[in-house]
Amino acid sequence: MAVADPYRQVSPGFNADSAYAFVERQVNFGPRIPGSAAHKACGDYLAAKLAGFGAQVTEQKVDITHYDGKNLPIRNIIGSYHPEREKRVLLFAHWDTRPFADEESDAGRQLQPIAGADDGASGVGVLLEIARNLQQHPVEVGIDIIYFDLEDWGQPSFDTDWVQGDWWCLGSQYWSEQPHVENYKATYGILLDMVGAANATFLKEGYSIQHASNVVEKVWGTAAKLGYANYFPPKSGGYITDDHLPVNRHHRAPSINIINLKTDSQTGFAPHWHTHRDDMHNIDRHSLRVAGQTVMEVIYTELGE
Ligand code: AHN
Ligand code: ZN
Repeated sequence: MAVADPYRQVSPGFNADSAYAFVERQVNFGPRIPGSAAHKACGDYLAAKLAGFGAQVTEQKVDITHYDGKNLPIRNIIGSYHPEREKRVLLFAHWDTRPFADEESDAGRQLQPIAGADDGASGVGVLLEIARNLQQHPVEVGIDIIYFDLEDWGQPSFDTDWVQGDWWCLGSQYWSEQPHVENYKATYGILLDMVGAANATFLKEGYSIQHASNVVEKVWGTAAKLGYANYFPPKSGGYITDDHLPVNRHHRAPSINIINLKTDSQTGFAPHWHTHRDDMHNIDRHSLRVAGQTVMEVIYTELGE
């Protein structure tokens, strides 16, 4: 009986050790809380890395007033490859980290900021490794990598005075309204959020299916061809308010979220989510590879116009 030919990977190999080092480097700055010295230093590092990997770097800096009356800086960091190309793919992640650990059982530690190895640094690290590859092996389409700021300062669950407003995803809200290029559009977008934990399960997130079902099918189909169906199971997860939502609502690009979702947890996320366990102990090289290689295979098989 004839055996089907195995799928032949088109993209260069994603280096999981390199991605891991990019995650660790961010965590070593300390919590990347907007307005802090660590945030500033890490932002400088990320902008310099993108430039070093051959991207044209643009930054958006603006101050906003938050729910608590605090003035906070937003710093979106954008790395573009072939900005003149019409056909583009947008890859994004958030680089800020949550200033609280409101899912921590020890109430005394809820006010301390988390390390954000998975929640923040993992997606950013994977995209830096992709940027490193893009410099060495160009793709046919234009690519924009955006590191959004201020995703994760939503009002904490321990707050009793609820302030009406959309307090999550402030960096992506700002960019979606005021993109770095007038009338910016991409063919599609891929968000990576919490892609670093061992045995991650990237369920098909609700808004992704709603706004970009063809992209969901493309990405999950590519993962299956690469042998990663355990990480990208053909199952739906819940609806997550995340950076892809403003991007979709403002029609900048039909965008999906690759995010570790759990059906057997109270929160819908992995147990370390918004706790002090979200540190480097949680980061698994293979999960970084699964997410990174899948996204790379998608963009390296994308034809130009
Ligand atoms: C909400 O919990 C509403 N959104 C989660 C989005 C998020 C937070 N992703 C990472 N941290
Ligand atoms: Zn978070």
